[in-house]
Amino acid sequence: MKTELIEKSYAVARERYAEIGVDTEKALAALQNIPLSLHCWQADDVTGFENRGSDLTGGIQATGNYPGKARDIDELRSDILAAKSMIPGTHRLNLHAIYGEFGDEQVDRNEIEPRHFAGWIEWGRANGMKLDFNSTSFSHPLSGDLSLANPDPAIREFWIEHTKRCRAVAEEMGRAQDDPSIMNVWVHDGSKDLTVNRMKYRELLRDSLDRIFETEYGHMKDCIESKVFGIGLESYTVGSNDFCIGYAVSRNKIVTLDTGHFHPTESVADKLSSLLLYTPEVMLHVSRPVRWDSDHVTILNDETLELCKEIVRCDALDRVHIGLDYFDASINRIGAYVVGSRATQKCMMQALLEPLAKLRGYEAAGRGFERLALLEESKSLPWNAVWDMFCLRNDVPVGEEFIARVQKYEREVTSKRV
Ligand code: RNT
Ligand code: ZN
Repeated sequence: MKTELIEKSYAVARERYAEIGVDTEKALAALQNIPLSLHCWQADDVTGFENRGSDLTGGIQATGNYPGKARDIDELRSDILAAKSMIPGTHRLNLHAIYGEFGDEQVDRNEIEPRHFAGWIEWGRANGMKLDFNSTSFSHPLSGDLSLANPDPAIREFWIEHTKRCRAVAEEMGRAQDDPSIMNVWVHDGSKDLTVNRMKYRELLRDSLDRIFETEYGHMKDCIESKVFGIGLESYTVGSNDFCIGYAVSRNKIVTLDTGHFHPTESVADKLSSLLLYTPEVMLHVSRPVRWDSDHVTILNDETLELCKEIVRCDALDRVHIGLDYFDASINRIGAYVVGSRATQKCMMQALLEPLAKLRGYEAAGRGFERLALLEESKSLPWNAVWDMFCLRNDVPVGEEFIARVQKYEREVTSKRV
C-alpha cells in the first residue's frame, strides 16, 4: 500500500473520529503499549525440545500436517522472529516448560532448572521480547488423566516438584527482564467417564497448588487456567472454572481465561468485570473455538472484539495480560501467528477507538436507542485507516502485504525443512 494513501486515509479518519470525541493519536499511543504474549507452541504444534518424542496428550490436539514445522530451538526462534517482524508493536514470548534448552540431555520435568532457560533469557533480551512461562503437565509418561490431583503420592509429588521448579524459572526470567514473568498453571486433570469422587480430586488439586505456591516470589506472577473438558476427559475437569475462581479469589492469584474453555454461548468478555473486582489481574488465552476447544487461529470476530472492548471499558489495560493460545498445524504456521496476533490487535484498535464517553452519556441519560445506534455506527467508522497507520509507523507490512512476506519465508526457509 502506498504510504501517501495510508497517510491520506488516516488524516480523514482522524478528523472523523474527532467529530465523535475520539482522539486517534491517543488510541495509537495506547495500542503501542499493549504487548501480546505470543505462544511459542504454534511454531511446532506443541512439541517442545525434550528428547523423549512423546505425542501430545492431556486432552488437547493439534490437527493437520502442513510442512515446515520448527524441529529445533534455532528453527523455532527463527520462526518467531519472522512472525514478530510482521506484527506491529513490542511483544512478549510465552514459553512452555518443554521448550527448555536441554541439548542432548534427558532432563525430566522434575529436574528442570533456570539454567535450561538461560539461553531463552539471553535471546529474549537480545530480541526485545520479555518472557512468560507455563508448566507442562501433558505429553509425559506420568501425565495420565491426573497430575496435580493424582491420588498416587509419587505421581502427585512429581508434578508438584515440576510446577515449583517452573515458578523458580519464571522468577529468574522476571528478575532478568526487570518485569514479572506471568506463569500459567494449566493441568488437564479430569476423567473420561463418570466419577464418584469429584471432591477428592479437587481437594488434592487445592492442596497441591497450596504447596506449589508456598514460596513467595517477587518477579513472577501466578495464574491458573480453568477448562470445561478435554478430549478423552469429557465427564469431569478437576480445575473447572468454579474451582479456579474460588481458588484464585481465596489465594489472591490470577485466573487465566482461555476463550476456548467455556460453553459455546458463554461470553468470556462478560467475565472480566467480575474477576477484576475480586482478583488482582487477569490473564487471557485468546483463541478461537470452533464447536469445541479446537484452538483455531484467532480472527477478528465478535467474541474477540467484545473481549478487547471490555478490557478498555473496564479501564483495565494494566491489569489484563493478553496471551494467545492456538495451534493450527494445517496452515502455514508463521502465517497463523501473524493472522491471529494482528486480528487481536485490530480488535484492540477498535476497542480503543470506541466513542465511549458519548455512549456512556447516552446510557446515563437512559437513551437506549441512541446508545444502540452509535454502537452500530461505530462498527463502520474508519478504524482500519488508523490500524494501517499503526502498521506503517511500526514499520511492518500494511494490509495484506504480509501474505507475500510469509510466502517468501516459506519459500526460503520452512519449505526446505524435510
Ligand atoms: C489447554 C490450555 C492450555 C494449552 C497450552 C499449550 O486447553 O488452553 O493453555 O493450550 O498450555
Ligand atoms: Zn489456554
